[in-house]
Amino acid sequence: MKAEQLRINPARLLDRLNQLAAIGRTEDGSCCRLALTDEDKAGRDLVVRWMRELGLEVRIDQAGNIFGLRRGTEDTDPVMTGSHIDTVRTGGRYDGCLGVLGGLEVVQTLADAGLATRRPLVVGAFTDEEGARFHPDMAGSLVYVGGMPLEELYATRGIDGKIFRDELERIGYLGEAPLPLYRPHAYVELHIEQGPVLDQEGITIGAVEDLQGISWTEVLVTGQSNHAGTTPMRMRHDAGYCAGAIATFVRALTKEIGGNQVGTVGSITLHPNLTNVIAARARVTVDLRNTDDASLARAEQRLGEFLRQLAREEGVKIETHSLARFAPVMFDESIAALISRTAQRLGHSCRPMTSGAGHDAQMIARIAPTAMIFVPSIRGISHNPAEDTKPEHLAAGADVLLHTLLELAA
Ligand code: HGY
Ligand code: MN
Ligand code: MN
Repeated sequence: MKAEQLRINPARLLDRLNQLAAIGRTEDGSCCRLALTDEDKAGRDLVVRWMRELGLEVRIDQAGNIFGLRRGTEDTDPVMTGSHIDTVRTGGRYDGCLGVLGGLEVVQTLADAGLATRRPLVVGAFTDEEGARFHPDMAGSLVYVGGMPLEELYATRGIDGKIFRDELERIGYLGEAPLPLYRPHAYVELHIEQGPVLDQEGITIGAVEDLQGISWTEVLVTGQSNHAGTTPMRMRHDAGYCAGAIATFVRALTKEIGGNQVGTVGSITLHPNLTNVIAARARVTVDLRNTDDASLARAEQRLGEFLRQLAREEGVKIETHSLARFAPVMFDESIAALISRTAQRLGHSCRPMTSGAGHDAQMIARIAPTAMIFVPSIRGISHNPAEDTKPEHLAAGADVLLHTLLELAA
């Protein structure tokens, strides 16, 4: 069969996606494989087993990033694909996994066809992309490209108090390979859009040209616990009220900044978190994103002003810590154009896109020409067990990945 007629095996891809989705499934149907947990380990072990069954050379680096290499006819810089298999607590079955298992499906399709590529192919599964347990997000790929010292990530304390390096060692993925193990000739990541654009427009493929900036802040409010009944309102230093005020401000801030500014208060933890006690402490996380870095910086500045005013008015102490700050990223134009051309050649509708979510590709773009392939998320839902993509769209994305990688590895 000629190379351009090659297509991936949709049933095999779906079967692997379903097997991986079964690991860490919770009663509401979520995939819950927080980074470096036993569930993440089980997912990693399954992916490593598949890589070995496909005859790939498996390497684990010092951040626990997993790589499977398929040799080329020349020993030169590889073409890399991949993504992540860790999830948020209410994860869906395709976020990240489609990129890793789509890469394995490409490798198996080439092996079945006995087709060699000049450049080696590498499929990567990066550690802790979600940053849900250990901040920041994209942590594994960030240290891979030298964007964060490995020792700093090792010392990171998770939201459950565990230390990153201890957990990485505990699950047996504290590897020896250096960072970066490979400097790819090019990197292409297949991922679900996780937003509503492709689904609403009825388009199958997104050729992702850029990715918006991300700012994560942890806000620690220290007030004074007191009796909910006896304490006059004028005497209160209520951390619970402050947490609510921050969430309300963040929503108003998105309207004030306008454009495509988004803002999320996703986590509020109160202490002592009891009905009849005015909260002494609150931990609040603020996720701000914008494609325009100046606007994102303005949003951060306004948040700081608001927090200082709130502290004065409520007589509380407010500390902030940056958990993640990544500028917007432009992907490689020629690779994004190749993705569009490939999608059209395969008969799929395609449009250029910006990514609203963070991805490992934004980190690899620091050391190699990089772009992404999106496929639709039904109703734009993600980070939710209802996350879903039509099987034919999963297959279309993997076929575009196959032929994009083939051209880059030729
Ligand atoms: O935060 C993100 O955008 C990604 O899901 N880690
Ligand atoms: Mn993802
Ligand atoms: Mn995600």
